[in-house]
Amino acid sequence: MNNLVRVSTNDDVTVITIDNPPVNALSPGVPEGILAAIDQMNQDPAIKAAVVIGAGRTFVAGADIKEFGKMTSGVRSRGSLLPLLLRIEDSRKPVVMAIHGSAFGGGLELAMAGHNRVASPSAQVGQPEVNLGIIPGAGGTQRLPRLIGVAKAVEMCAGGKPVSAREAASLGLIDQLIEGDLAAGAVAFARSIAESPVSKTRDRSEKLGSAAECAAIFATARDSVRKKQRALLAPLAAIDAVEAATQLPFEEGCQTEARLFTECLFSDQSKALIHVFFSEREVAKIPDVPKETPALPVNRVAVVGSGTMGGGIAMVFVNAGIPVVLKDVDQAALEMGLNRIKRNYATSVQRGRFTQSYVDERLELIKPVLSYDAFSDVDMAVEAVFEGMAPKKTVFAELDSACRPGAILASNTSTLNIDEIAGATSRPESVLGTHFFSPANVMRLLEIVRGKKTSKEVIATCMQMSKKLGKIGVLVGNCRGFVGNRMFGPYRREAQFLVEEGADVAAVDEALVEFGNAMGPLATGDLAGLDVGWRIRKEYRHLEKPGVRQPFAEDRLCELGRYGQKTMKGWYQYDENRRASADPEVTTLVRKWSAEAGIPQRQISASEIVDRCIYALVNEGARILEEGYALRAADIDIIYLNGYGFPPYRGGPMWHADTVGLPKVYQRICELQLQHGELWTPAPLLKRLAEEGKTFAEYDKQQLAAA
Ligand code: T1G
Repeated sequence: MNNLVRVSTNDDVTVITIDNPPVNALSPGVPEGILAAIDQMNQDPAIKAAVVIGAGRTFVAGADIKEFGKMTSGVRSRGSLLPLLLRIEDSRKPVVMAIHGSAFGGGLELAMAGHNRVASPSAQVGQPEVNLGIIPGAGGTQRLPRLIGVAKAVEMCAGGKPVSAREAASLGLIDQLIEGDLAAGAVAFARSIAESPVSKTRDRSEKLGSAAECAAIFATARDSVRKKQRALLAPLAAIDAVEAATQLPFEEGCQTEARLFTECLFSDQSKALIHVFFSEREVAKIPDVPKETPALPVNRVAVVGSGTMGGGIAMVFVNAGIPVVLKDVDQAALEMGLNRIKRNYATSVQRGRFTQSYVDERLELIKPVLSYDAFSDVDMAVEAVFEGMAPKKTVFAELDSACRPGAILASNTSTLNIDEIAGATSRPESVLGTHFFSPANVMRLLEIVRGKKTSKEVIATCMQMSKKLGKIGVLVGNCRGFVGNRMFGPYRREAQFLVEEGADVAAVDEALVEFGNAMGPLATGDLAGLDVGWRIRKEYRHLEKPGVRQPFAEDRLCELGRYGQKTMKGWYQYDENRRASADPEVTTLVRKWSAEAGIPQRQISASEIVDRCIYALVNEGARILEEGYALRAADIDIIYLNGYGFPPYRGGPMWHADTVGLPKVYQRICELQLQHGELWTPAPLLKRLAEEGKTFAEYDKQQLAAA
């Protein structure tokens, strides 16, 4: 064996332990170690059966994703797991797979090549490969339908969602659930079936159904994928592969699967989604805040302001089991806030996301107050009041005297200067930004804004806390609009300019939706409220550079009281169900304003719309990166995927630019600069990387190496 796979015997049963931390991925050496142990077991007359089990917190979380990069760059050929799994299946003596934690991807494929599977009730099994833009590549699409039927296999392979061990047992995927000591239970199970003939999954066909039944299942699945997973290649490929299992002998089905797997693996979508997988984990690593940095306790929290954001933030904490003191200025405001929280929870119960008893428990954890009296023992206070510097400084001065020393004081500001806010307290080291995204109880992103004096303990605490809250915490620097909103400004600026130059409102949004965004920039403005940006622009009017073109359309709409969905009119008009429709009045108004401003009207293509909006993001992202307000280009990508509805299969704006090629992006931005002036001055970092033929991903590696 080798140091990744250990072998021990328990009387007449061999126990093969996979020990490749942190998640027992099938890295080079693991499959080989398992196979050698199986061969040895079959040659040992004293041994009747084998148990395969994972050391540490999980069974096998799949193939080693880190190896894929080597495959797609030709450094390493795609050594298939298939021959190994066939050899296991062909073992003369039974091989029992003992599952705890996760059996995902190649891990479940390994388990299905075994003759039987037992599991801890808390275990999960699944084929999540589509989340990486690929499909199962080691027989999963061929063995799974043989074990659980075609419909469920399609759902698991095309949807990528895991199922619990209990559900897997009810489907026939798991033969026995084992409470308590899994290894002991598995050995006992193996001993109990040692004399029975082994059952090979690949020889089974009783659950493959008839051609007619299957045709209906595949048609429905393809429709659903085309609707819900628009533009994604892998889910459709997964359906094709499972279909092959119902039409071809096992070996030929595996060849079809292998072909589809390779096509997906070499696709830009898969490269982007694998980038997302590792970036979502990388964002938690702060070079100058080592993971050993002690975190402060956060067991009791206060939230100031029970408005839309304050209420949502309170829900986030109580959903994580952390009691909240929720304060507002008067009873009426507090009741309005509590009613909004109750309405949100009622919607979640209606949609089956929560049970009523769960909601009742959550509401019990919220203590509404009108004074700071109950703030003396909170570990953290989050301010979510009106977006103005003066009211925020007042609240922070009050929190400074109401909260115990060492308590963290956080602001949910989306644009304002954290250092200036911290200046209103005697403890700037305990102050930072925790920028939640609306609706706070839904959106996964949490921008954690580092002030000049914010301590490493406070940062470490909030980064770890974000995981507990079910959020992706991304550390950003303290510049205006931080990372997300600072980039969103130029993105929405271009969207307005395009309408002012003759593009149709819906055409602008459709072009970005076609690109893959969850929603277009103008409809997003209507959702968030056009007045939010208008108020901020008015507060910062003095910072605008004279002679530099500024969009006017949205300000003019706001002057007419068109704030978007909340006033039933914005860029679009809305019915009582908030359904949007084009408003010809907006077109007339903008044409008139553009004529007054002397802006010539012209036909504008969808590709120009996408270029201007997306490259505005990239250019500002590059500035943010070189100014050091984001640690990595990958962090910017994670912010845009989880806070702004950017399509994951494009990897984020910075990864997308790398995929297009920075020389091409730079050249296009130079063209736009010629046409539209200094707003399109290329970011120096972008210019440099383009000229050096480098990528943002390489820049990240270089920065990491230098850190
Ligand atoms: N390969 C390589 N590294 C992996 C890995 C994997 N499969 N899974 C996790 N890691 C690393 C991860 O980057 C992190 O590293 C550390 O482990 C802890 O992960 C042939 C082709 C299992 C639910 O898609 O879903 O099999 O940041 O922070 O929150 O058909 O990891 O510490 O350096 O996520 O406890 C299919 C992927 C692969 C499952 C644990 N499998 N993993 O979550 O820890 S494709 C997957 C997960 C495949 C076959 C195909 C989760 C987890 P670092 P973590 P966690």
